[in-house]
Amino acid sequence: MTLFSPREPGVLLWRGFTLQEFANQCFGNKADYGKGRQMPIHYGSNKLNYFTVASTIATQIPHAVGAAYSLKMDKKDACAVTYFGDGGTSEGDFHAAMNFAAVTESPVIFICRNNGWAISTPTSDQFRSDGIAVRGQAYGVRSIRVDGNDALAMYSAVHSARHMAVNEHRPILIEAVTYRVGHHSTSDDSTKYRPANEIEWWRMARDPVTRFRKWIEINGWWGSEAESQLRSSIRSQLLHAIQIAERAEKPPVNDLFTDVYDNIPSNLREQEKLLKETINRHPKDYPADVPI
Ligand SMILES: Cc1ncc(C[n+]2csc(CCOP(=O)(O)OP(=O)(O)O)c2C)c(N)n1
Repeated sequence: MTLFSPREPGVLLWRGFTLQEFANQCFGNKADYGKGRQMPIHYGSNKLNYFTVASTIATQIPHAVGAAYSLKMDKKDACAVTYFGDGGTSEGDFHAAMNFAAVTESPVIFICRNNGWAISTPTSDQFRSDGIAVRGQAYGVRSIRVDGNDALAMYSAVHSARHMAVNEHRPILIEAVTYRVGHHSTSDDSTKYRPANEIEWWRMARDPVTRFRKWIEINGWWGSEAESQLRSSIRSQLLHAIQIAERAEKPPVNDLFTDVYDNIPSNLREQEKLLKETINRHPKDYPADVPI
């Protein structure tokens, strides 16, 4: 069971989520498992044990502990894993989750991406502890700090953490030290709050993809030809998936009101009626292919 923030689509891809499934979610079409009710990049998959991404920072952390505790009670040989940023550790949810995990000895791996920033707030304005790993230790959770830009170091740490979580029934915290070279989002200009040469240094000297590529090239497992072939193949698969997702029918309007209450309350019924009347009154303002 995996509980995410929106920065880990790679894990989902690795588990077998198809490019078409990614595109369906981003376009909120009828094939989207969330029925078009989530913002783009909020993926989820029952089949792949992947809890739907939530934008509300850190809410996934106590959920992961709950899922792990349930795996332990059911005597499953499995663990839960959850991802969050340094900003997530400034939320109460992080602290409640750490304590609950430690006391219940739940098999959960906490992976914190300490990228130095919560949008424009640097870690120095968030906390005065020496990073995140010490916070786990303070709660009695075995914790390790790893170079998050070293793929092999991360693989090795997560591999061992999983072994410990599943076999020893204990929580583990991994602090992956990294840097967010991009802006937080398309509405952010990070050069307003940090020096451009700092961003450039991390981009040029510490880039984890360049580092990993160098390692596989040195070992003769990869080269520029293989890379350009892969890039062009993925690009055309992606464009194809986007075209299909774009053309697909949207979910019916009724889906906006289902799946929360067993019996839909009268105020929601009223909103549903109002929405349908509005759509009927202004048909040109709403897509014609959305079933009402
Ligand atoms: C509860 C809550 N408060 C505030 C926000 C607005 N917000 C969105 S992302 C973000 C920063 C998150 O920083 P971090 O957890 O370090 O993750 P990063 O984006 O750096 O990976 C904030 C404050 C939110 N989504 N949820």
